[in-house]
Amino acid sequence: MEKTFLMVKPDGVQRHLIGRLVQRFEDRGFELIGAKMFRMTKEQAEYHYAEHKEKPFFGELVDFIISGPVFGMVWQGENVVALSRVMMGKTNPLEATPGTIRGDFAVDKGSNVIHGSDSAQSAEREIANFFRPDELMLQEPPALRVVQ
Ligand code: DAT
Ligand code: MG
Repeated sequence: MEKTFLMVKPDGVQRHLIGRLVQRFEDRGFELIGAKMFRMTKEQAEYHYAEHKEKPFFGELVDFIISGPVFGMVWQGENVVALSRVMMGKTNPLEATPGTIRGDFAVDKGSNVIHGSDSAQSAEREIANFFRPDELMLQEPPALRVVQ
């Protein structure tokens, strides 16, 4: 089953959006299989955003993501990578449609509430940066036993 890494960024945590954001993904029908609040190390942040290391905003991006606690999550479901990106909305605030998370909660290019992996391959690498395998509920829940 496909997995993705979603993260409420420091601005979203500070604005008390965790509950509402989790609700959206539960409502859509995805399964939460791991979650934790933590403060990212600089090394984790630089690895997480390595694809942007040559960009002029890289320093600012890393400083922002380590500026406060984040809420990292692993979600599972059919097409969860692509569908969660649709639910997040575009990176450019002018293209983030109302009804999407960024379209409803963000106006800034950098402080945009949520991160989501952009491919199954990125998801794998991002999940491994933040979660140990034993922190993920990878097994199917046991079937309920009827007590006679
Ligand atoms: P996304 O978060 O939608 O995957 P991205 O991977 O292109 O977007 O960029 C990562 C983050 O970097 C993005 O969420 C916000 C920040 N960012 C992107 N472009 C930026 C820009 N032109 N100026 C400042 N921050 C930017
Ligand atoms: Mg990205």
